[in-house]
Amino acid sequence: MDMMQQRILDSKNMAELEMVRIEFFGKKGSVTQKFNALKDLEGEEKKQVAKELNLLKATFEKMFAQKKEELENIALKEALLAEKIDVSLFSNSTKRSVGHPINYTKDRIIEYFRNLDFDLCVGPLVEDDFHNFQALNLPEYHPARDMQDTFYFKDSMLLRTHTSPVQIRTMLSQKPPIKMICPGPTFRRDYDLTHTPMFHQVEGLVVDHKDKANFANLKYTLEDFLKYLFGDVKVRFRSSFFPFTEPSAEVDISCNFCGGSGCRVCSHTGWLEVLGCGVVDSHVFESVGYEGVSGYAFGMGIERLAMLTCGVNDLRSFFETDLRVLEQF
Ligand code: 2NL
Repeated sequence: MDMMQQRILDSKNMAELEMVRIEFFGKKGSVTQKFNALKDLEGEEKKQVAKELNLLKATFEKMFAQKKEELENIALKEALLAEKIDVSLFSNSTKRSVGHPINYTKDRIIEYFRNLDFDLCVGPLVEDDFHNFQALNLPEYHPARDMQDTFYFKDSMLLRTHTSPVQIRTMLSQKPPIKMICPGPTFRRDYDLTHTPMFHQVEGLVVDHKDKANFANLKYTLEDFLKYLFGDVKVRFRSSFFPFTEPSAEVDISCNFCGGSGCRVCSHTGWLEVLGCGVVDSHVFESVGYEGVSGYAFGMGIERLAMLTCGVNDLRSFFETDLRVLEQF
């Protein structure tokens, strides 16, 4: 009996434990044989041996069950340990990305102007008529103020249609000289293949004493900026109109998809329009109470620049939140 108990206790797994059971209680097991031999005994002796054998069997069954549970617990622990996932481990399969192309492009633009010591400014998304329109030489019946282009709240509050109100706020709260850029979301009631109701702009503004910030400074800065952003491209300035600048220009770069020979991206012109700019209109300075100053300003749409620099050809991929898109950058 001591040996049987020892054998149970020594079993290292279920297979070994089962061997012990067969050895003692299997069809030909040593205890089974003793049970079978009972028929040859008689009287008191038979009673006595049967009692001992039943006790032995009961002891075995109890110990067997205990050992079985113990081994099963160990097996479970081992299985759990084997399946355990250490979430703090680094994974080889992690897909790395520079992030969303809009943010990536925005950060590249900010990086350039930060190096030239421009201040980075932000402002409210919900604006009033004065900061978004009036101060920018957009009088009450100007077409750009059309109800159809602007999201209005009550009391003529609105979602800013460009980042320019940030520049108005900065001029109202600071004294010249000013060198600033303001990136951020902007809103217009427009939704088709090339327009989304929310889009992103970066605008820049430089204000200095009269004649210290002129069109030549603007032209040099933007040419250098576009070469930083796009690499070795040609840059051209086309005369244009904005209510808040005079003179105004739109800026094109040579198409970096076809090298200027004409393709679908540049509508076979060889040129891509990438930003607008100009010398700040005197009406703007009047509305913020600046005198004896001059300045230049520029504005660009980040979506368009991100499409051109990151090779994205569908505006929708920017806001459809498909991880497979982000994984490509
Ligand atoms: C474009 C053109 C432009 C400005 C933005 C500006 C701001 C102030 C005064 C004068 Cl406070 N101008 N901003 C000037 C010229 C062009 O943006 O195509 N944006 C996407």
